Amino acid sequence: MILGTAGHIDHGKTSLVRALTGVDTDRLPEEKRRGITIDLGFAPLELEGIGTVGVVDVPGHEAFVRTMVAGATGIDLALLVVAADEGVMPQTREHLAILRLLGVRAGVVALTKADLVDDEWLALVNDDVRAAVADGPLADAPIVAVSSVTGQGVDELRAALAAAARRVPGRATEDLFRMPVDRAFTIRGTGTVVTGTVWSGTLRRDATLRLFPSGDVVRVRGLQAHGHAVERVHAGERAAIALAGVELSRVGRGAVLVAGDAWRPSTVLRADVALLDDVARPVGARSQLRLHLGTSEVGARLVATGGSLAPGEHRPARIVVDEPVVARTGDRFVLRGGSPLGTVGGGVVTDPLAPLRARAWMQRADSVADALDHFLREAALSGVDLAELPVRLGVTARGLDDLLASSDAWRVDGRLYAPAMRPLIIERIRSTLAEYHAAHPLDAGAPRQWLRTKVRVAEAIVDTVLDELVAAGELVLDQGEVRLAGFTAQLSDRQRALAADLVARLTTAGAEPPSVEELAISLGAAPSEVASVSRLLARQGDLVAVEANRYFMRSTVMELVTRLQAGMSVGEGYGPAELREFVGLSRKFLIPFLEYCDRAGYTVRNDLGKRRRGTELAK
Ligand SMILES: Nc1nc2c(ncn2[C@@H]2O[C@H](COP(=O)(O)OP(=O)(O)OP(=O)(O)O)[C@@H](O)[C@H]2O)c(=O)[nH]1
Ligand SMILES: [Mg+2]
Repeated sequence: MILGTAGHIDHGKTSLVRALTGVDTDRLPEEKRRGITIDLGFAPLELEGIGTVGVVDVPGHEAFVRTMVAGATGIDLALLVVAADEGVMPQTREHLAILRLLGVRAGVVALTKADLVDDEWLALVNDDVRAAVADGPLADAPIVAVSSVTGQGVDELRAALAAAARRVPGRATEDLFRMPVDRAFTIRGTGTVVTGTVWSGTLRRDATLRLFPSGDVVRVRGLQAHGHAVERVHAGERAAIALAGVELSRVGRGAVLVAGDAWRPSTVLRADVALLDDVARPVGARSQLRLHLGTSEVGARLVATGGSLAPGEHRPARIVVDEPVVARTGDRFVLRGGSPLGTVGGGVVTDPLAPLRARAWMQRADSVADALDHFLREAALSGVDLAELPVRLGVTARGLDDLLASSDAWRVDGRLYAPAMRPLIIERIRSTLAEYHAAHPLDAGAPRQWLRTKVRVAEAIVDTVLDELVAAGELVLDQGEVRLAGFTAQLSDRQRALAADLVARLTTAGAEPPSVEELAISLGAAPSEVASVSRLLARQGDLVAVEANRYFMRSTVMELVTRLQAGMSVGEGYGPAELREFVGLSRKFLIPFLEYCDRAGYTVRNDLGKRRRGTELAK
C-alpha cells in the first residue's frame, strides 16, 4: 500500500513524515539549504495490522506541482497536510483537485503546527478545511490536529491512517505487470536501478521486461522492496529494480516498465475528460496542454466532439500527445495548461489504442462488454488484435477470457471481429464469385489466391470462411479454383460450333497441331475465346495443353506417349535425338512434348538432359 502526502508549501509534510517514520526524506543539499522539498521523498511506515506502507513525500512549492503529480500517481491513501496557522492555501486546493482527478479515494487530513495556535483558531481552521474537502474523496476523512515539534496527535494520526488503510481495496496482482519509473540512478557494482510504485501485476526476479518509451527489452537482475532483497514485488508496493544492460541515459522519471506483449505506446487516447470549475477559460484543440499520466509528462492537445470544454464540463474527448505514452483503459491522468501553468482538469482513459482517425466516444461505454462491442463495430473488417485487449479494455487476462466466453464475437487467427462481419464476408465471397463466373463463363472457377486478394480482408479470414463454405457444400474447391456449387461452364451455340471446328482442326493436324493464335486466325475467332474454349475442352479431357498455348487431342498425346515408352528400355537414359527416333516429331515440337512428358511424369529427366521412363501410361 502506498501513502502520499499533499499540501501547500511549508505546511509541514516532510516534518510529519519524519515524525511518523523517523526518516528525513529531504535528502538533497539544495532541499536542506532552502528548507523546502524539491524532489519526491520515500520512507517506509509501519502501521499496526497493516504492515509496511510506502510513503511518498511530495513538494508543495507551486513550481513543483508536476513532481507532486508524479508522486501522487499510483497512491492508495492521501495524507493532506494543512498548517493550522495558515489554513487552506492555493496548493492545498490544487493538490486536492489532483488527488480527486487521480481517483485517490481515501485519506486523512493532518492539521499540522497545532502547537502554534490556540483551540479557538484550531476550530476555525478545522471548519475551513472541512469545507475545502467537501465534495471530494476526503469529504469524510478524519481531521487530526498534530504537531511534529511536540509529538501531539501523532499517535492518533497513525491510528487514523491504519483505519483508512484497512478500507483500501487490494490491487490486481494476477495481472499484467506495469511500473511507472519515478527515479533512476546507478549503484557501483549493480548498474542501473529504477524505482517506482508497482501499478499492477507481480514481478519476479530474472523476469524480462520492456522499457518504454525506448521499447528496449531489459532483464531484471535484482529486486528490492523497502530496502530488502526480495524474490517478487506486487501491485501496490514500492520497488527498486536493478536492470541488466540499460544505460542510465535510456531511463528516467516518466519511463515505464511492463511485462507481456499487450502494451503499445499510444499517440492518441480516447478519454473522459473533466475541466475543473475554476479554470479561467475553455480548453479547446488549440490549447497547449501537458498530460501527466503515470510518472510521464508530455505535450498534448484535446479534441472533443462538440468543440471546446467549458470550465466544470465533463465530456468524452480525444487526446493527441506529442510523444508516445503507455496507457491502459481506466488510467487516470491530469491535464495542466495556461500561463502560469496550472491544473486545468483530468480524466480517465477509455481507449489507449484508438484507431488514428477514430472519433471520440459519443458517450462512455457502460460496461467492458459495451466497450468491446464498440471496438469491434468500429474496426469492422480489420478486426481487433486480441493480444492488446487486456490493455485496451483495462481487464485482466482472466477477465478477458470470461468476457469472450459470453461474447458472440468472431475469433480468427489472433483477431476478433464483430459477429456481423461473418455474413458480410460470406456475401462478399459469393458475389465476387458470381461476378467471376459471369466474366469467365468457361472457366472452372476463380483461382483461390485471386479471391483472397479480391475480398480484401485478412487472408486467414477468407480461408476460414472458404473452408466453412466448402464443408457446407456451398462452394467447390478444385485444384486451387473455387466455384459456386451450382456453377458449371456453359458454351453458347457459337462457342459449341467453335469447339467442334477446333476438334476437327486438331484431329487433322495430329502430332504437330497449330497454336491457339494460329487457330484463332484460321477460324476467324478471338484468341481469348479460342483459349477459353480450349481450356474447357482440356478440363473435360478432350484436349491436353502440351504447351501453354498449344493443345493436342488427348488421343494423339496417348499415342505419342505409348510410342515413346515402348522405345525406352527401363532404367536407361536417352538423349533428345534418340527419343526423336521413337516419336518422329520435328525439333520444334519435340522439346515441348518431352517437357510435357516430364511434367506429367511419363519421363524423368536428369541433370545431364538424359531421360528415363517414368510413370507407365494407364491403359
Ligand atoms: N512549530 C511547528 N513547526 C513545524 C511543524 N511542522 C513543520 N514545522 C516547520 O515548518 C517548516 C516547513 O516544514 P516542512 O516539513 O519542510 O514543510 P513541507 O510541507 O514539507 O514543505 P515543502 O515540502 O517545501 O512543501 C519547517 O521549518 C518545520 O520545522 C510543527 O508541527 N510545528
Ligand atoms: Mg517537504
